[in-house]
Amino acid sequence: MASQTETVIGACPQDCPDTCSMIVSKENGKVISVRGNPDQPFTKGRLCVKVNNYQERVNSTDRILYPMRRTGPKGSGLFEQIGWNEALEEITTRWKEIAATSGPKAILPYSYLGTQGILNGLNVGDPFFNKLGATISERTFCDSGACTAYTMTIGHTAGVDPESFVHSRYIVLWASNTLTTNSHHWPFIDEARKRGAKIVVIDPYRTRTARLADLHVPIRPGTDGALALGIIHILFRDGLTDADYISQYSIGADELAERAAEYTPAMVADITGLSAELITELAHGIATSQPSVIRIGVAIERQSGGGQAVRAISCIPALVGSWRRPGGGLLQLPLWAFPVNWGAFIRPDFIGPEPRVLNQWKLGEALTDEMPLDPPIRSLMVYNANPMAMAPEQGRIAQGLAREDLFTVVSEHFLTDTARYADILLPATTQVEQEDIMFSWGHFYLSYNNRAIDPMGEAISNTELFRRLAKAMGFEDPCFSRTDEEQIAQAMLWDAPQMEGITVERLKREGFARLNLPSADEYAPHAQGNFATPSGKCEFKASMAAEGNFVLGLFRQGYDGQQSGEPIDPLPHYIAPQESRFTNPVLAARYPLNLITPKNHAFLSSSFGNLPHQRRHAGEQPVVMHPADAAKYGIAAGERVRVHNDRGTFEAIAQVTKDIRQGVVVAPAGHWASLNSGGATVHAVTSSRYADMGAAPTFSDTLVAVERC
Ligand SMILES: Nc1nc2c(c(=O)[nH]1)N[C@H]1C(S)=C(S)[C@@H](COP(=O)(O)OP(=O)(O)OC[C@H]3O[C@@H](n4cnc5c(=O)[nH]c(N)nc54)[C@H](O)[C@@H]3O)O[C@H]1N2
Ligand SMILES: Nc1nc2c(c(=O)[nH]1)N[C@H]1C(S)=C(S)[C@@H](COP(=O)(O)OP(=O)(O)OC[C@H]3O[C@@H](n4cnc5c(=O)[nH]c(N)nc54)[C@H](O)[C@@H]3O)O[C@H]1N2
Ligand code: SF4
Ligand SMILES: [Mo]
Repeated sequence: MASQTETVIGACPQDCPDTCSMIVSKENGKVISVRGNPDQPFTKGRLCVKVNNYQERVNSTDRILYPMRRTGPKGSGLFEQIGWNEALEEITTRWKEIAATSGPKAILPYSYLGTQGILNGLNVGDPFFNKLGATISERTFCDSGACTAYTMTIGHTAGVDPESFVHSRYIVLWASNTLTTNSHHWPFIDEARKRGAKIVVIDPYRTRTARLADLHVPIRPGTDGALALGIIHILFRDGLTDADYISQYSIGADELAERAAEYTPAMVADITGLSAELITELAHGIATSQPSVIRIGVAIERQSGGGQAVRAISCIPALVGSWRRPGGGLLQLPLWAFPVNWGAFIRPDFIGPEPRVLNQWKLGEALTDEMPLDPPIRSLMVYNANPMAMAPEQGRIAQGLAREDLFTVVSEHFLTDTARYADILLPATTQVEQEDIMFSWGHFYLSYNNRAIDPMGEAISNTELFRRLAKAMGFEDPCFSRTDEEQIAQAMLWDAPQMEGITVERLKREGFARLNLPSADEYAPHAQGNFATPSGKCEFKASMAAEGNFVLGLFRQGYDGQQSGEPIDPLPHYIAPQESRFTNPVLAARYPLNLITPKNHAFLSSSFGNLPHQRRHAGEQPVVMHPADAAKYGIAAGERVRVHNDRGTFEAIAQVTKDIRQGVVVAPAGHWASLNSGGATVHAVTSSRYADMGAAPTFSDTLVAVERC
C-alpha cells in the first residue's frame, strides 16, 4: 500500500524574532520534511538554514529519547537508561531531602527560550519553582537592559510595525545583523529601498547585512552611547529637531540639549573611531529623510554602558518627529503588542515571603566558592537552555557542574555540553511532537503549532514534565494539572481589543493571525504621543530613573521585589567599556584586542551546533581579524590560534579580512565546547560583570590576545 503524506501547520519554536509559520509533512507517523507556509505575509514560505531540515533534528539518532542516569564521571557523557517513574522518584526524593535539610532555596532552576512557545517556553517551570520556594532565577539573557532603557523612555509599547518599514525613507539597522538574525524582515527593508530609502548599518563588522547597506558605519564596540549623543548634539546644533513634536509629546528636551552639548562631533569621533563628517551625515539623514526608523539589535546592551546607549538612541525618533508617520520611529521588541496572560503562566502569587534571587550570569560563581551562598546551591535543574555554551566564565561553570555534591537534572533534546554533567537526564519533545501557541518578537502575528506526530521514544513536553514533577512533589493547586488544551485556552487575554476575530479554532486551522491592529500602512502608534511612560510622553529625562535600576518581572519568575535599585542618571550619557585600551591601558597592554561574539548564521544560539548540515555551513570556530592585527601578531589566514585572557582560552581558525575594524576581533558564539578543538568556546574568556541596566551581560566588553597555537 502506498504511504500517504499528510501535512500539518506548525510554527518554528526557536528564540528568533521571525517565528515562521511552518508546514510539516509526515508519512506513517514520521516527519519527512518541513517548509515555510507561503500564506504567512511576514515569513512568506521560507525557512532559514537552521530550521529548513528540522526533520533531521527530530529524527536524529543522537536524540535523547529516554530518561537516563549518569554512570561515568560528571562530564563524561556516560549514562544508563532508566524508567520515568524511577527518574521522578529519584529527583523528588532528592529535592524533598534538600528542602528539609537546607531549605528549598538550595535548589536553582536555570532555563531560557530553547522553545519560545507560551506553554513550553520562558515560564513553563515558574509556577513549580515558585511553589517549591526554590531560588528565583533572574534570566537577563537577552534584551533585559534594552527593555529597562526603552521602558524608561517610551514604555511597554510595541514600537514600529516591522512591516511598515516599507514606508521608511531612512533605515538605520543599529547593531542588528538582519540577514542572519531576523532575515524575514529584510524583504520589507529591501522594498523600502526600491521606493527610494537609504539603508544604514552601524556595526564594527562588515556583516552580510552591512555589505548590502548604502552606508556602513564601522563603530568601535561599546561606543554607541557616544554616537547617539553626538547625533543628538548635531540635531540641536543644526536646528534639525521637530520643535512642535517635542513640545507636545516629550519631557526633558532642554536638559537633554544641555547634556548633548558636551558631545561635540570631534569628541565623539575620537571615542567611536568614526569621522565627524560621517557622524554629521548620519544625524542629517535621520532628521531630514522622513519618516526615518531605527531598528536596534540586542548586541548594543552587551556593553558596560549598553542601557544608557539604548536610552540615548530611544530619544532620537521623538527629537526629529519620525513617530508622526507609519514607518517612522524605533523598533526594539514588538512582543509587547501581544496580550499574553502572563500571570496565569508565571504565578508570582506562589512566591514565598523572602525569596532569594540569583542572576543566571552568575551561575559559575554561584556553583563555586566564588560566591558564598547560604544555603549553597545543592541542586540545579536546567531546561530550555545550555549554559556551558551560552553563559560567561565557562571554566568556572564547568568547575561548578563537576561538583560531586551538586545534584543536576537536565531536560534536553541532545547531549549538550551542559547535559553531559547531568545526574539525571530527561528526554524532551521537539516542536513537531507538542502543541503550542506562539507570540513573536519580530512581527505582529500570533502563531499556532499543531502537534504533527506522537512523542518519540519516551520524550515528553515541558508542560508534561512539570505536571509530572508537581504530582510527584504533591503540589495540589489546580494549575499544576492543567492540560495543554486548558493552558491554550488561558494563554491569551482573548477579550483584549488586539484579539478581536482571533480564536483558538481559527489559529489551529490557519496557523497564524495578525493581531487586530491598524494595518502596516496606517500604524503610527506615537503619532500623537501616547507613550506608556508615567507622563505619557517620551521621557528624555526619565522619571523612572528615580527608583533606580530594575529588571522586568517577566525575566524574574514574576517577582518584582529586591531590585538592585542602583541610581540611574535620568539623562542619557556615555559609559565607556571597562575593557578597552582607552579605559584600561594596563590590561590592554597584555590583551590588546576587543572581542565581540555575535550570533552564528547557521546556529540558533547553541542549538543546531551539533547537527551535520548546520555544522558544515558554520565550519570550525573562526576568529575574524584585520590584516594589520594578523601581521602584528604573526598570524596567517587559516591558521589555528589561541584566543585568551586571564579568564581562559579557546581555539579558533583565523580569518583575515578588512571587513573588521583594526583592534577588534569577531568570534561567533554557538559552537559546542565538546566539539571544538581545545574543548572550550568563546565564553572561556568572557566575564559575568553586569552592564549598567537590567542586569544585562557585558560579554562584548572583553579584551583578549590572539596567538598562534
Ligand atoms: N542565525 C541566527 N539568528 C538568530 C540567533 C542566532 O543565534 N543565530 N539568535 C536569536 C536571538 S536569541 C537574538 S537575541 C537575536 C540577536 O540578533 P542581533 O541583535 O542581530 O544579534 P548579534 O549577532 O548578537 O549582534 C548584531 C550585530 O551587532 C554587532 N555588534 C557587536 N557589538 C556591537 C557594538 O558594540 N555596537 C554595535 N553598533 N554593533 C555591535 C555584531 O557585530 C553583530 O553583527 O538573533 C536571533 N536570531
Ligand atoms: N557569547 C555570546 N553569548 C550569548 C549570546 C551571544 O550573542 N554571544 N546571546 C545571548 C542571548 S541573546 C541568548 S537569548 C542566550 C541563549 O542561550 P540559551 O537559551 O542557553 O540558548 P540555546 O543554546 O539555544 O539553548 C537552548 C537549549 O534548549 C534545548 N531545547 C529546545 N527545545 C526544548 C524543549 O522543548 N524542552 C527542553 N527541555 N529543552 C529544549 C535545546 O536543545 C538547547 O540545547 O545566549 C546568550 N549568550
Ligand atoms: S529560526 Fe527564525 S528564521 Fe529560521 S525558521 Fe525559525 S523563525 Fe524562521
Ligand atoms: Mo536572545
